Amino acid sequence: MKLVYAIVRNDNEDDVVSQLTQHHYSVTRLSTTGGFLKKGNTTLMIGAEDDKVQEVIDVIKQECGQHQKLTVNMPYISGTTMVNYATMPMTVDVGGATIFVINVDRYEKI
Ligand code: 2BA
Repeated sequence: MKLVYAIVRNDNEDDVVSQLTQHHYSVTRLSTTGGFLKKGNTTLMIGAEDDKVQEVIDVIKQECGQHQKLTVNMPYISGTTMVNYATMPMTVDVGGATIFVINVDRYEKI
């Protein structure tokens, strides 16, 4: 058995947990903070049989994998100045997850 730790963005938390649950995996979510940016993220703990680990990672990748998103920056007023009045659509990279897979010596529910 393995324990999968997945550090995901808070934005992805609900979607990835609901997908993992639908695939019949038990998940524990921890509210965590990244040491570098000092911003909140979510660490998921998923215990899974060895032959299911790849499926767990695939589900996480499907929900959190890096992809490009089209966005339009809306103009806003700063003091008396209109800033960023060119509303050009642009693509940005979003998503991503950091995954660790750990061997489990013993697993018991009592
Ligand atoms: P990522 O590498 O995608 O990491 C996202 C979050 O995953 C990290 O948040 C941290 O909470 C966790 N994480 C990543 N690698 C880890 C590891 N080897 N061990 C334990 N936890 C790990 P943050 O620490 O706030 O980092 C946010 C982003 O800042 C990172 O995105 C990376 O692009 C950058 N970064 C992190 N540390 C850096 C450093 N020392 N120098 C330059 N950039 C750094």
